[in-house]
Amino acid sequence: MRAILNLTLFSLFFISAYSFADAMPMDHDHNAMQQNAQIYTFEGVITQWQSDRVGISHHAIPALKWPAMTMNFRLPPQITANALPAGTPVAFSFVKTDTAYQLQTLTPLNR
Ligand SMILES: [Cu+2]
Repeated sequence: MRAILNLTLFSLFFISAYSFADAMPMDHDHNAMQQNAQIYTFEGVITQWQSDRVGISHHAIPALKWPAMTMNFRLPPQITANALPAGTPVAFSFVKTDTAYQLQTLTPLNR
């Protein structure tokens, strides 16, 4: 009886250890992806639209230790076609690249 119980426990441990090892590569890739391209989403107001960038006045962003400011974000090709006039309230998300803060999404807000 004791021997059967020990065998059962060993099998459970082995299965658990195998499952854990199998899950590790996925967890690792997920963490790496987050570090390389963390996406931030905030709200602000359009101040100036240019061909390759847009000025946005935004509130303070504690997560990045930014005060409220007006700054430029780089426009990716899928957004440049939809110019918005100054004064438009927007929700936007962006990633930090090596050379700029690049918008990922830009959505006008109805207020
Ligand atoms: Cu800023």
